[in-house]
Amino acid sequence: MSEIKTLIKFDNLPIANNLSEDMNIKNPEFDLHIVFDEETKLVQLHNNVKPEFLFNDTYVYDSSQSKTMVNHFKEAAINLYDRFKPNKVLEIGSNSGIFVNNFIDLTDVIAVEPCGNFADLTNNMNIKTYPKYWNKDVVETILKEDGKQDLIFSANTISHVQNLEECLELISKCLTKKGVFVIEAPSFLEVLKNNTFDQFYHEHQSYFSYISLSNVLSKAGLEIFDVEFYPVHGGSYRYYIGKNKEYNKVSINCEKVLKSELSYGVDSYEKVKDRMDIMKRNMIEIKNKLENLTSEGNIVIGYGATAKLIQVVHMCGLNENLIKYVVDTTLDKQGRYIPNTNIQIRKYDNNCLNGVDYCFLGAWNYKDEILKKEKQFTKDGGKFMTHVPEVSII
Ligand code: JHZ
Repeated sequence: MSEIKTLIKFDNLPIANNLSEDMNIKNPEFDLHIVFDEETKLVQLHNNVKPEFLFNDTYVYDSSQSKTMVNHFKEAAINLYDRFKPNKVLEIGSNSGIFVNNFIDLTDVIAVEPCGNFADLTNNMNIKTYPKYWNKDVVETILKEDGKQDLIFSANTISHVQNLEECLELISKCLTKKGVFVIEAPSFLEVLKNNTFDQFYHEHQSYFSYISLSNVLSKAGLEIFDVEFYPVHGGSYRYYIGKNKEYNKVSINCEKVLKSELSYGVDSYEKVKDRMDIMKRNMIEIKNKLENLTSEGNIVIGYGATAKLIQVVHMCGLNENLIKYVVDTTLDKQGRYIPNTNIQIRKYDNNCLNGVDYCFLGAWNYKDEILKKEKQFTKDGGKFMTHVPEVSII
């Protein structure tokens, strides 16, 4: 049995994307217990919440709301197609279809997406989408109806899976002999460097480093043969994975990433645990700063009702006196509340920042996109506040 050690624990947090329709109805809360596995060096959520609570037909996160992500996945699709020339492509966790839709005119493409609302969306784009979780049953059906796949892509989804071992075995089963499996996931090293404690939430089961992912993949007979860094979601890696020995030429990038993680100490429980204390100080500073700003009479709102902002609100103990409301472009989020608070999510429009002094960046990962869009607000004296990598006014 490998040794599991606690890194940080939060009691009673609501599920981030389970936004309240009525502020008087309390949403269920669950502990969030983040642990370090000494054997694989994998940082994971220890206590699970049933997947049906997390990913269902009313799931609100829509990847198409950011131009940055739409462009990112378009480029990803083109690059992957050019590099591997796959005849069959499968995406696990296709959300709004901003990756798979780029393959429509290129090659055969299918998807698996457990959130019915999004599976309907891509089925309506004529992309065959199984409205299912990635499990034995769906893999059997895919093997029967569609056959093995040359490219399996999954962005920000494998890190949501609870039974990682089974998930990877099924991927290996579904992949052709020389097939490539590509994962994108936020880098745990970047989480540590940037103090992004708000990446810890119930949807996120695993917080991969190159080191920990290599360890869990090897158990399923898979190995990383290349890795690339992308700035999205606070700094992510795109991992290129093949069946063991089918890709014996491992890129120099792998060695570089491994070195940077080892020199930071991502594989050391003590080093990682030290960073948790810095994150806790960051949480206190956020609340102090917001208290100062509001006590001086400033109107402070949230910009982007991200899953991350919901964590900030709860982990820092914020309320509607500190964050008056939040603006967001996602239709399904508007009018609803940050779970178990009186903080409402309002429609984003041209006038929604009128009278606002400070916007707390919930969507700090789209800082450049947002600052560009809100030039008039800042020109008129409005300011943005962020907590990444430390509490500051931009
Ligand atoms: P965004 C989600 O996290 C959930 P979230 C999930 N678990 C995951 O792993 C990551 O994504 C990858 C809004 N917005 O992408 C739109 C504006 O209002 O940071 C979105 O609601 N105006 C699957 O929720 C939110 O911000 C804008 O100009 O933390 C962004 O959410 C822009 C750019 C965004 O993911």
